[in-house]
Amino acid sequence: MKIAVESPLHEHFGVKVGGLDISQPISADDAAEIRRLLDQHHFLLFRGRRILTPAEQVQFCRSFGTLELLPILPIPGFPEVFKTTNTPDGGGLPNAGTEGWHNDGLYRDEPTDMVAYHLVQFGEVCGSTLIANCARAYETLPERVRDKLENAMAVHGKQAEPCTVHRLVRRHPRTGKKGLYGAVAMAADTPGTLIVVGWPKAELEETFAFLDQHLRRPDIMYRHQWQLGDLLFTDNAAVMHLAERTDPKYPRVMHRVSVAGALDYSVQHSFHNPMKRPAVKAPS
Ligand SMILES: O=C(O)CCC(=O)C(=O)O
Ligand SMILES: [Fe+2]
Repeated sequence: MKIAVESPLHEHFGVKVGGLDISQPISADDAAEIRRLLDQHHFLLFRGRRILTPAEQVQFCRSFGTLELLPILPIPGFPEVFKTTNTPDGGGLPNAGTEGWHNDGLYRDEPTDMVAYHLVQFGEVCGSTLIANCARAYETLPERVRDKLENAMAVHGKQAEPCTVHRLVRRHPRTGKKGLYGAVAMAADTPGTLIVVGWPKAELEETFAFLDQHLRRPDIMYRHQWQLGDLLFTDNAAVMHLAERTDPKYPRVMHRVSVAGALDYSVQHSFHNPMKRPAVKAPS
């Protein structure tokens, strides 16, 4: 079997790839070919016959580098698997933080490189995953908005938890192309952009409401309707994404595994609020 592009998914990005059984270990040559396709198309769809186990998904992703570990452990034994659900008792993290446009791993020093999304449970009603092309989103902005975003620094976080400062326009680490980068999520109490330095709150809300719609333009966005066994593999510097809300009557469970990127202080800095550090006990 040889890896081959089977069909485009959108006019400007994304392809369905065939010729590879991703539940089995893959060769270094296959991994290199997938990386090349990812640089070219920004995200890939592997359409499988069955749901992968967490071990299989982790094995596939290990072929592309060091995996990120999650601070919370929804799946015992798999610290690399981030599990989200739309139901309060689904055993994963609530979807709240994923329903606004975002790049993954914004809270890290090292921007996340690649991500594998695998929907492992869904019913007859199931929200799609929307994927936006960051470079095209940037290039098609009205000049007024592009100028405003060009050197903007966003502070990302959730209340007093660790925060990140990152650029809203980022150069892709390999292609050098500029693209949007951030979290356009305004819901209270979800990880997202707290402030953009120098912007009043109203300006932030207005600009992000504009970006939310802009990212949904049909020439910028692809809507993925899930089928059993699908795995979406994305270049996290090239695409943003969000989970469409699904009625909790229809449980929807996502397993995500992420490949770590390189430290890049020209893009983002994360820091811990020193006030939140555990108090040091005074010597008695
Ligand atoms: O559930 C989805 O469709 C997307 C989930 C997501 O954004 C994530 O796991 O990072
Ligand atoms: Fe995400």
